[in-house]
Amino acid sequence: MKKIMFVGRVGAGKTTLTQRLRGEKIHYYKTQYVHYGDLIIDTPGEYTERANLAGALALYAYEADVVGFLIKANDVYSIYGPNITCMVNRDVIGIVTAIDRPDANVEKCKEWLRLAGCKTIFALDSKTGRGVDALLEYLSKEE
Ligand SMILES: Nc1nc2c(ncn2[C@@H]2O[C@H](COP(=O)(O)OP(=O)(O)OP(=O)(O)O)[C@@H](O)[C@H]2O)c(=O)[nH]1
Ligand SMILES: [Mg+2]
Repeated sequence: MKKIMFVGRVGAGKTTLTQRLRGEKIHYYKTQYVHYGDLIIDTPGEYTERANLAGALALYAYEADVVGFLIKANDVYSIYGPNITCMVNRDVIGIVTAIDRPDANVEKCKEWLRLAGCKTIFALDSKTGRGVDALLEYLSKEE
C-alpha cells in the first residue's frame, strides 16, 4: 500500500475519508494536529490555508508516497494555485469529495485540480462510499 497524505482546506473531507478508508465509524472530529498513521497522514485544514503553517506539510510529504489534494464538490473556490503540484516532491493526486451532495459540481472541481497540476483525479463520497474503491485500488498498487 502507498502511504498518502491528505491536504485541503478546513472541511474538505480529509478526516471523513480517512475514517472511510480505515473502515471506521464515520463521525465528525475537528483535526487539531497532524495525525500520523501507518498509511494515512491526516492534516488540519489550517496547515493548507495558512502560509506560516504550510511548511510543516512539506516535511510530512517526505514521509508519504503520494499526496492527495482534496476539494469538496460544493466548494465555491479553490485554494490550489496553478501548477502548484510542482512544489511537492511526491506524486500528487486530486480527490473530489462529497460528490453525492445535491449541490455538488464535480466537473468544476476536477478542472480546478487539473489546473493545480493533478493528472490523476478521483471523485468520491466518503459518506455513501461511492468511488472510494477506485482510490483504494490505486493506493494498493505497488509501483
Ligand atoms: N456528504 C458528504 N459529507 C462529507 C464528505 N466528506 C466530508 N463531509 C462532511 O464535511 C464536514 C467536514 O468533514 P471533515 O472530514 O471533518 O473535513 P476535514 O477536511 O478533515 O476538516 P479539518 O479537519 O477541519 O481540516 C463533516 O461534517 C463531514 O461529515 C463526503 O464525502 N460526503
Ligand atoms: Mg480533519
